Amino acid sequence: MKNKRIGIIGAGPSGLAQIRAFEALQDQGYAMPEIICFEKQDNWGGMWNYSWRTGVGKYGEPLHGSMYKYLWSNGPKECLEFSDYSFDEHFKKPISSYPPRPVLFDYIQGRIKKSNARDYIRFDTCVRWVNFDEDTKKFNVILDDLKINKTYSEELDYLVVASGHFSTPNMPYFKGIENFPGTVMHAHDFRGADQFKDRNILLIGSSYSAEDIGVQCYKHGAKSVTLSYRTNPIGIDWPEGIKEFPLVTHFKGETAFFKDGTTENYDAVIMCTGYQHKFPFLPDELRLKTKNNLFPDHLYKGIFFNQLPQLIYLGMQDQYYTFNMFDAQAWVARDFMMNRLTLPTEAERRLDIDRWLERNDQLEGSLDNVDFQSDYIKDLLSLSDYPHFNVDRVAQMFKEWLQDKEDNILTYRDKTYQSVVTGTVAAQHHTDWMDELNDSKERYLYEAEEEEMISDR
Ligand code: FAD
Ligand code: NA7
Repeated sequence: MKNKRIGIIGAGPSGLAQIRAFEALQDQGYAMPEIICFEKQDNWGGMWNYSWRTGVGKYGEPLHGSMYKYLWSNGPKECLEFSDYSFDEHFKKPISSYPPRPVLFDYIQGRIKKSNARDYIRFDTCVRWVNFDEDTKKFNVILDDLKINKTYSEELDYLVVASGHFSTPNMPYFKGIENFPGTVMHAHDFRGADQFKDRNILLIGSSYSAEDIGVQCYKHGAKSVTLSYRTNPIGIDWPEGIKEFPLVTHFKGETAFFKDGTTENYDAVIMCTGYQHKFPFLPDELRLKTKNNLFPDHLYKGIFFNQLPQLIYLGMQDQYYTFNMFDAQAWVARDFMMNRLTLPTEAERRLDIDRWLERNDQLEGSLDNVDFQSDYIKDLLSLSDYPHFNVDRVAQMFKEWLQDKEDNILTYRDKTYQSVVTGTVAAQHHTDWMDELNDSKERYLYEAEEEEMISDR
């Protein structure tokens, strides 16, 4: 196995899960294959590695990050916990169920810092192009070392694409927007609510980004927040100051016109209109072409490119489950690459894909979606030795979370959940989420008693 060369594109949660999966096998006494992970940023963590930049990175590459200041987990951490590295093990004390971004970033790093994972990663290295040689059955990967501006290539037996799919904006056009006098941006470039204080803002979209950016701006002092939906509204009982309209038809100056005849003036428009699965480094025949959904076509077990299973995709699904799903996928992918798992024939794989696609087509809303992805996780867990966790309990937590958000979008992050890995019940955060304007790790881990002692002095 030592002579097999495995390439991983991206050192975000998915790419790191792949490295971790190999290390878990090494801990059992197996030899590691040769692994090279290519990461175009100068650090790991993918989306969780916050950048203040927008547009391009320091070497002129499209900027990957879409995360922003004051971003707090949008689901309970108990639903994403690594089953081989608990929050308790990392933080040594119970923490709340909805930590801010720097705290989750710290957790992601904690597991991988304990090993030699960094040695496998080439940072500031961008994958430019991939060829597959039908004769040698190897990938030829063309890379740019961004730091020294040098192009070179590597030959690989397996290629794991873990480059994420929430980075390239889907940016629709609305008539007249070219003359809108205020800010127009995509959620990808949103870096914090500060600039929208005292402004009237319009968010187009009705999914996670619209909901969260809308609520963040409300929390940090926007004058008014309007969400505009294409298909369905989020439809919850919004607090005064946030409202939902049907889709914008066009703009005239600073005025937006909506489908129901309403008009309103705005200072800024933020397109929360989702992202494109974009793989500019893959040729047509190897490229995954899909919309954001729970079961992209052509991927056996949501992982193996059916026409060429040596090409592996991680984390390409729309996500309820995140870190633990990437782990479950990476463990299965590892076993295939290590000849511990044999795949059925291409035709049999196709039938399996079709069964999932058929069910995916019949899903009827969020509760159904949660059950679908939970069953998918169970299927993955049955294929490898990734430590099992109580998926049904996690599914239940997702459903409670959906209800919590519906009950009160401003307080759902104050709720606490119980870990399925350790049984620990989350701590109540020292400050209500709506009153907490500081998202730093230091502030988050600060004990409330310490704060009281300081203010008493
Ligand atoms: P990414 O994290 O996107 O990492 C992909 C990596 O690939 C990046 O480091 C990138 O630099 C690298 N890369 C890409 N192209 C190349 C190339 N050509 N060459 C070399 N390297 C390359 N999930 C949650 O669980 N909870 C949340 O609260 C949450 N909030 C989110 C908020 C926002 C605004 C967004 C956009 C996503 C959020 N997510 C959340 C989902 C998030 O995408 C996942 O948690 C996770 O980051 C996905 O991991 P990944 O490794 O698949 O992709
Ligand atoms: P999503 O979840 O893919 O949602 C995209 C939204 O954008 C969805 O509401 C779409 O409406 C809407 N959309 C897409 N195209 C248009 C056009 N042309 N006009 C109007 N509305 C449109 O992306 P998000 O950014 O919200 O979430 C992605 C990740 O970021 C997620 O994992 C979070 O954790 C953070 P539709 O319902 O299709 O009509």
